[in-house]
Amino acid sequence: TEMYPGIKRDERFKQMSSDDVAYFKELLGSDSAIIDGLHQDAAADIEPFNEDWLHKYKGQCRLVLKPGSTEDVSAILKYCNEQKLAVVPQGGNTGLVGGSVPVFDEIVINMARMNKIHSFDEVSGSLVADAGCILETTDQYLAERGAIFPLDLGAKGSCHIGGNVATNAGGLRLLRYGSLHGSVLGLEVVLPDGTIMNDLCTLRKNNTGYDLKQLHIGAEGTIGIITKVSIQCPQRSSAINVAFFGLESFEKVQQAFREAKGQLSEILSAFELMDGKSQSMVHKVRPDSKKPLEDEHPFYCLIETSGSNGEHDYAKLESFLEDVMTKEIITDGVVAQDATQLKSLWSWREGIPECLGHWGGTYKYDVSIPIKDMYAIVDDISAKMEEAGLIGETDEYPVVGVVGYGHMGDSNLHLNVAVRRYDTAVEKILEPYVYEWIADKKGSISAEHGLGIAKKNYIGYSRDETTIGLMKQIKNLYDPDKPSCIVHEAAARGASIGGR
Ligand code: FAD
Ligand code: 2HG
Ligand code: ZN
Repeated sequence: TEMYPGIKRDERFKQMSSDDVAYFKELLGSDSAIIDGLHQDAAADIEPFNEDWLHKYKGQCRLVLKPGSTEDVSAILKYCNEQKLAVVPQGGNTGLVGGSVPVFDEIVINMARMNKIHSFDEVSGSLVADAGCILETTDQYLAERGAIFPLDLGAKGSCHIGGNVATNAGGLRLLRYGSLHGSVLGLEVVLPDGTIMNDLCTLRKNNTGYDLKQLHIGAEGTIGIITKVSIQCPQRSSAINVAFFGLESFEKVQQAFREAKGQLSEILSAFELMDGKSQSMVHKVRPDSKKPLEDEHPFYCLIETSGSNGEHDYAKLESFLEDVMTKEIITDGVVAQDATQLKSLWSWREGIPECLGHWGGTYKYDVSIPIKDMYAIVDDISAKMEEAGLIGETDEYPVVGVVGYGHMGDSNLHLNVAVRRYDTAVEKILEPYVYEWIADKKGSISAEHGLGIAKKNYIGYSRDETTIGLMKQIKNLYDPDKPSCIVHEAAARGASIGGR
């Protein structure tokens, strides 16, 4: 199709029939577990499952299945595998690389009904919960028990913890709580042929052989559907403080980061970067929310501290700000005085992805670059758009703005190009140029969002042939002899995983 140039439906996958639908109806029973686009006029009901958060990727799925148990998932996959029906696992559908929606007519296996918390050990901090639990709900459950989910991100109100694990999401506090590769203790996964792999360990340590669960963390559902997650949840800090400040250059941002690590050390829980353009665009979309700082600055940072002594932490943060102000590293700054202000400061960072979509769409590049070069790509792409006459204030220009923001603490930049419409002239400037730029700096073309359909052809920019070859073998071990049922895009990706 023209939507996915170069990607064709693998005709070895069967077209779904009414017999298949009847099988699933029998299996799942309740009406709420199935949206059947073959037998009823379900177009409107199916639409949200066919389209991603960015409104960029659209499939033509005719059947959504919502399993209620691991056994349901197992039976579905077993049947699809035997019948050669393609499927795509779906969590909260907040993914940003088009991995959570069908590319063609794959059956959507949506995990929303599997949303129970099974256990929480208040002594060790291990939580066992269904993959379909919503991140925010899970974190609220933990908050009532003095603990915190070791991951937080802007999509928390919709994304699933299973989706988070499947994408190995990084988020806002990776700097403090580390990657899911460290905090996930165990997983229950249904493999493509329906086999259930129970590795739902709740122990911190388990060195008995290969750590196979790691393969599913960040696999984007290509080798199995995660049904349960066991995860280590730290103590929730009783004292949280947030500071927001403006700086005049990226050089100063780097100095501020070094100072923050030095002076705030063990209480530092987030260090986020926003450029001036991203903030003025948030301001345009939300003109009524009060700007944190009066004047405009080329860069802003948000620092969060989490500790056990509020007054002590506040004093530390204030003296840090004073110090970096005196050294002229920062130009202006503010510390949240209460919970409302704290939330409001965070919203200037967390609200960026949503606000940038306001004009119509966003091209997104989620990259890791050695920190000193991290921001240069934003200036470079900006200049290219100007040169080509593609950026401007009025409707005739496709590009509204080129911005950079992200997780400074993890050297993870989000280069976003906000557009009024998706446009081939803009795309020609961006790709493969951005990927070449990243490869040249030995960066990663996918720092935390995964490959999905968006980057499946570009894996070769960040992984070598040997590594990609091993990945193919692993895919083939778990999901042999294409076609088999699991993951549309894995099927597509499996065929073209070699990248360039
Ligand atoms: P989906 O979008 O439904 O699926 C994502 C992928 O995982 C798909 O390939 C899907 O097939 C697969 N999948 C889903 N569930 C399962 C399962 N149970 N088993 C196997 N495979 C499965 N990401 C970050 O890393 N850091 C951020 O800070 C961040 N912020 C975000 C902010 C916003 C506003 C938005 C919209 C997204 C953000 N993301 C961020 C993207 C991030 O990947 C997702 O928000 C989240 O991790 C995906 O979870 P989900 O349940 O929505 O998964
Ligand atoms: C974030 O950090 C997310 O806000 C989304 O990872 C980034 O939309 C993006 O590019
Ligand atoms: Zn991010």
